[in-house]
Parts: sequence; structure tokens; C-alpha cells
Amino acid sequence: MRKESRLVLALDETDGEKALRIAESVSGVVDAVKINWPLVLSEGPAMITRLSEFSDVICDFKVADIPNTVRLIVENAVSRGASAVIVHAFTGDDSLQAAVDAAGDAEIYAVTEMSHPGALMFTAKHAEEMARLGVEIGVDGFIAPATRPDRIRAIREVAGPSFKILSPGVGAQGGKASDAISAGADYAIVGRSIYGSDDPRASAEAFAADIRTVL
Ligand code: NUP
Repeated sequence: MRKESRLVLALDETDGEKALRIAESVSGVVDAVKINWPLVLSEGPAMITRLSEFSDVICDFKVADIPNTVRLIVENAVSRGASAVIVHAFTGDDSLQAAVDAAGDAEIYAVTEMSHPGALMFTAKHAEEMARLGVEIGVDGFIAPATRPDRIRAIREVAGPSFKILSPGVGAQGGKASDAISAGADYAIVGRSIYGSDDPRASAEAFAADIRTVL
């Protein structure tokens, strides 16, 4: 995955044509596009392949299942053009291992603590343990919350310098991209504040400019 602007677009726009237009307009500004169930369910998995023509595509499927099902999902996403797949780590070592084995040259990112308030109930309490498991198994990186930069720092401490951290929760959820990067994230993930704005490219450029202030 490219590492220039350190910005990843979360493309949760459910209108396929609009999503493609936005992806095209921000290509070159964002390092990757992350898609999630809203777009895939409304427009079909062919969107993975179509978007992969513009940039690296991260499939945020937050896979949480038994190892065989994890393998089937990751293989399918990668064969359609995904450069990376996001999986949950709470499923344990065998499921996480299955994701890494199935990914081949693609990357696997494991969720640690999520960015929303409810994350404090369960994922936050086990975030460091999940990061340790990811390090042991050899995932490529972690998802950690831009809404709580101190928690990005905690995950970075566990992961060390060689694992990537992608950080959602910027903009609509209240986090700041430059704060996430300063706290140790490699990339900030931004959704609604870019794809929902009147000028997604200008908005992406503004987030990229904010990130540049701390690089
Ligand atoms: O902890 C997480 N928080 C989060 O928001 C893990 C995620 N994968 N996400 C995703 O990032 C979320 O599902 C959405 O696709 C994106 C954030 O979008 P927005 O709040 O910037 O619109």
C-alpha cells in the first residue's frame, strides 16, 4: 500500500456510480480506499474489482468466524482485487492465523479497540492482548481509534515500529487526523467527512494538509 498522504478514504457511499466518481476524484490524494458492507451489499462484490482500478482497496469486512469461513471470505476478497482485508482478532489465534494464511500477498489488519463509545465495554479491555496476538501471528497491522489517540499510543507500544496502524474515527466521530498520526498511526481513515462533503477531493486535500503538519 502506498504511503504518501497517509489518508485512507472509507467509502461507505451506497450509490455505486457516485462511489466510483468519488474514488476517481480522490485518487492520487488518498493512499487507499476502504470499503465496507454498506457498499458491497448495495452494489455487489464486483465493486472491489472496479475500485481496485483506481487505488488499493481495503475490504473492511471485520471478519469474525471459524477458521474455514475466515479463509473462504479472505480468499474471495483477495481474488476480486482486495489489497487488504480487516478481520477481528477476538476470534482467537486459529481464526487470525487462517486469515494470514489465506491472504497470500495481500495484507491482514486486525481490529483492536474500536473507535465508537460502545467499544469501551469489550474491545478496549482486550486491545493490547489482541495486538500481542496479532504480532505473534504476523498480521500486517492493526486498527486503532483516532477518537482516543492515547490508545493508538498503547497499541503502537505493543506492536513496535514494524506493524502498520490504521486509524478510523476522524471527522464525523470527532477525532483529528494529525492527532492520530502524531500518536503513532501510519494512516488516518476518513469516511463521511470526505464522501459526504460537497467537494470530496477538496475535503480529502484538507485532511492530507492537516496530516502534513505533523510529518
Ligand atoms: O473501530 C473502528 N471504527 C470505524 O469507524 C473500525 C472501523 N473499521 N471503522 C470504520 O471506519 C467504519 O465502519 C467506517 O467504515 C469508517 C469510519 O467512517 P466515518 O466515521 O469517518 O464516516
